[in-house]
This record gives sequence, C-alpha cells and structure tokens, in this order.
Amino acid sequence: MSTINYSAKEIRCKVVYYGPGLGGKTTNVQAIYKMLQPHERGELVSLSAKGFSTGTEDEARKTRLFDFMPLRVGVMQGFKVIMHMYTVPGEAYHIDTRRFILRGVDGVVFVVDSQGDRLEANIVSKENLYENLSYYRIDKKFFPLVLQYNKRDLKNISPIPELNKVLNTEHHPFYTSIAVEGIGVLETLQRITEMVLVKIYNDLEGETGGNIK
Ligand SMILES: Nc1nc2c(ncn2[C@@H]2O[C@H](COP(=O)(O)OP(=O)(O)OP(=O)(O)O)[C@@H](O)[C@H]2O)c(=O)[nH]1
Ligand SMILES: [Mg+2]
Repeated sequence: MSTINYSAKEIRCKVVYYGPGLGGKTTNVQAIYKMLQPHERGELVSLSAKGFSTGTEDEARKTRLFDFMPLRVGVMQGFKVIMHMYTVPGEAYHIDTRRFILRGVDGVVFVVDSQGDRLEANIVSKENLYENLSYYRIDKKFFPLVLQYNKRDLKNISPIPELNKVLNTEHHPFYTSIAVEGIGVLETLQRITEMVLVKIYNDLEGETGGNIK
C-alpha cells in the first residue's frame, strides 16, 4: 500500500520482483542499479546466500531474504514519488519470506525463466504469487502486474506464444529480456512504474473526491 506524506510532499510505493529461483530477479535489480544515475536511485542492499552457502556459485547467488533498492521515479501532482524495489527469494522453500515481502505491495514484476525445463517452476511460482495476493485480499483484476520473459539469449527456451498461453491467461503486459545484458530491463521497470502511478492516482482521486492536494 503506498503511503503519502503531505508535509514532505512525498509518496512511497512498493514494487516486488517475483518468480522462480534463479530466474533473474536479482540480475534485474543489479542492472537497474548500474544503468540509473546515483541521483535516481539509492544503494542496493542484497541479502544473498553468500557467506552461508558452501555449494556452487549459483547456490551462493540465491537470494536468502531479499534485495532492496529505493528509486526516485518522478513527481506526481507536486508529490515526489519514491519506489521501493524488492526481490523475493524464488527458491520454493522460502514461502514465508515471500509472503512477508509482499505485504503492502503496489505492483509486481513476474520474472519468468524462459528455459523449457523451468516451465513447471514458473507455473508453481505464479500460483504461489496469486495465493499470496489473495492472502492480502488484493483484487488481482485491478492489480498492476507485468510479466518479463527472461533469458531470451539461451537456446533451450520456450516460444513466447507458448509461455503466454500457460503463464499469461489474464493478458498482462509482457516484455522479453536478457537481464544479464540489461536488455528489456528498463522497459519492464518503466511499464510497472506507470501502472503503479496510475493506480495510486486513481485510488487517491477516489479517496479525496478528485482533490488530491
Ligand atoms: N543467460 C542468461 N542468464 C541470466 C539472465 N538473467 C539472469 N541470468 C543468470 O541466472 C542466474 C540467476 O540469476 P538471479 O538474478 O540471481 O536469479 P534470482 O531470480 O534472483 O534467483 P533467486 O534469488 O534464487 O530467487 C545467474 O547466474 C544470472 O547471471 C539472462 O537473461 N540470460
Ligand atoms: Mg535473487
């Protein structure tokens, strides 16, 4: 849920990058961190398995709690808008952490791992997202959600129409990406930002009868 601070003239909102383990959520946030100027974003805090894991490099990369980065996304009706970006740990067993991170969410980017052998993991993760949105009584019909079909550089990927058929029956906006190269990352971010801002604006207008100031 976005918060509005009238004296500071500031709106804060929350976007969560969701999806199966090792799909590319953290890579998205890292790419955004690199591509934006320091005055557009704060520091990136990553709580990964590094230091806890004795396994492979991928094991060490896995998000243990979350990644967090604040972004300055612009001004709306004279209010400065700050977006708090989070990623969840995609690994199936982090079920409680994912629910906790979703609390108060304003929008979600669902990062799909396009590899054919990850289809089932994508489906399970999307179902888990919907369960958690229901838990917070979020009406999925009006909720800002963007899909990102990631890892399009790999050979063993499913075609987009196939992915859409299985993972996007609700016709959410979708983007293709190669997050490791920063391709498609800012486009995805821009779209979810627009959708969240429109939703906040409409909600505020509803609450204030059109008199947001
Ligand atoms: N080839 C390729 N690899 C990618 C791409 N995006 C991410 N990766 C790789 O996929 C692996 C996992 O990426 P992460 O960003 O850590 O995945 P995650 O979704 O945050 O994973 P969890 O934290 O476990 O949920 C890393 O080795 C990345 O370099 C991509 O577009 N193409
Ligand atoms: Mg991660």
